[in-house]
Amino acid sequence: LDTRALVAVDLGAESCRVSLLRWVAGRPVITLVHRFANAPRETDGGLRWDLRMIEAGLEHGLRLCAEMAVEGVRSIAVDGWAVDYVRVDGDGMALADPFCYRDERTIEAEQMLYGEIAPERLRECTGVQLLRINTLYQLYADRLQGLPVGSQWMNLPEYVLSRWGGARVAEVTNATHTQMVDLNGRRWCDEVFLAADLDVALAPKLVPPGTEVGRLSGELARLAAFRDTVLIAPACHDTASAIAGIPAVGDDWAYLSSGTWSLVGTVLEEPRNDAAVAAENFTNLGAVGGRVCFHKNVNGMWLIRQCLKEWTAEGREWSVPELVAAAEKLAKPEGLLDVDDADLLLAGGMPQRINAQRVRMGLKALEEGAENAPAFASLIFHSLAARYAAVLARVAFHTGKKLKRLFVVGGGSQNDFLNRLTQEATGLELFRGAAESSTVGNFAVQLAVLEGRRDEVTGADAEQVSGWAGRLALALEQAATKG
Ligand code: LRH
Repeated sequence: LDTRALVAVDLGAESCRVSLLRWVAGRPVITLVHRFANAPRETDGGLRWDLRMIEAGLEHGLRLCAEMAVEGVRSIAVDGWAVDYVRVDGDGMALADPFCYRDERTIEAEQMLYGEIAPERLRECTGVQLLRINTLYQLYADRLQGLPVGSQWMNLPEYVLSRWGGARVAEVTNATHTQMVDLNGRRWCDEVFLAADLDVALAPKLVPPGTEVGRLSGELARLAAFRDTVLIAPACHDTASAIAGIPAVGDDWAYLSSGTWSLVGTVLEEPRNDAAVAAENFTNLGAVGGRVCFHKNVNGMWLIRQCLKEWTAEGREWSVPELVAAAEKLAKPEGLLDVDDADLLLAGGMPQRINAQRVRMGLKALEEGAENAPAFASLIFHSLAARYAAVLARVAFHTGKKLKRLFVVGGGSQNDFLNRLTQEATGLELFRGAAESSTVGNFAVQLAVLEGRRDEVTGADAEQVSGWAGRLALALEQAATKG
């Protein structure tokens, strides 16, 4: 057995993480080596990510890994939030800071695009939930805004891999979320490119999860630990990685990947894209093992984080556990939020946005201000739980599955109050998986590939990845616990 260490990078809209897997007495031990905050900011005429800050933070994390892993690092893999992309020049250098998917330029672009291709047809071709954040609408918006569009682009995790020496690729689980991949052939969909007047030659080559894309090169490769380190595209979509990190087998379980967004659904062998599925705008995204993540994007911790930002600005720093504890003591709120209202996906003024919706619904506005934070939190958690239950009922309907278990993973899975509400609302047996499930799935795919078990990630023996996920979840000392 090769006992060198492995590195997993997980890019999140709120924080980025660099983790190290080492073998101690033959067992894997995972350490979160470096975590740094991330957030988009308004600059250069748009809401954009600070790419230099992200790259510097990751490099710092890799240097820390190199110091710890005296045995050397065998491989590095990167996953991250989907849809956002970097435009690069011929040398692979970024041309500008990437837009954040919440930038409002796609509100108009989405409507304009439907003049070129009907939304029903887009769904038919791609099987993907129509969401204005998808890469397709963003690339189209660039075109409408007269931005230079004749450059190659890569989704963020793949861009990071390319900066470290990897080939320019589009890993398929991540690529499906662009809404530009053909549902049946899993190749770039010419019809969609044509409709949006986009050049398919500028899209990177599609590769499956678990593809070796090159060797670490440049400055970092001079460090002793990185002398012979391969770069792997895992499931580059963080949600696909998080799901690969769930140690479940069988056909009676659903997932809730709970972070900035809540991804609520189940894994399927084949996509489902009939008229009813399309009417309810469910998605069919690529999963590890040639499978499908069948789910819906539901709003998530974004609601709480955005409120916390306002309260902090007022000078009251609520911690999440403190807020959860205070919210739990309150009676069930009167009237629930429509958490997926388009207005609540936008940045800024969240308590006001929430109240504006309540007034529109004929409900009483909550008293604003940081002192009343628990009432907002209670409203948000009850509303999320109710929405999860409603979506899961439809998941069961569309897939015909008899759902019994729900695995909650991601940072939001730490919220026991929300878990309890979710369990009550869904009636499912709830298991809390790893908070860092994307990292678990990222490592699981690396290990499967490195141990010569490509079939585990490409299809033939997909259940085995959950075998790795189980062992690695233990390595995180966060084995799925009931309750
Ligand atoms: C979660 C996530 C989700 C996407 C969104 C852009 O981090 O990748 O699956 O819909 O970010």
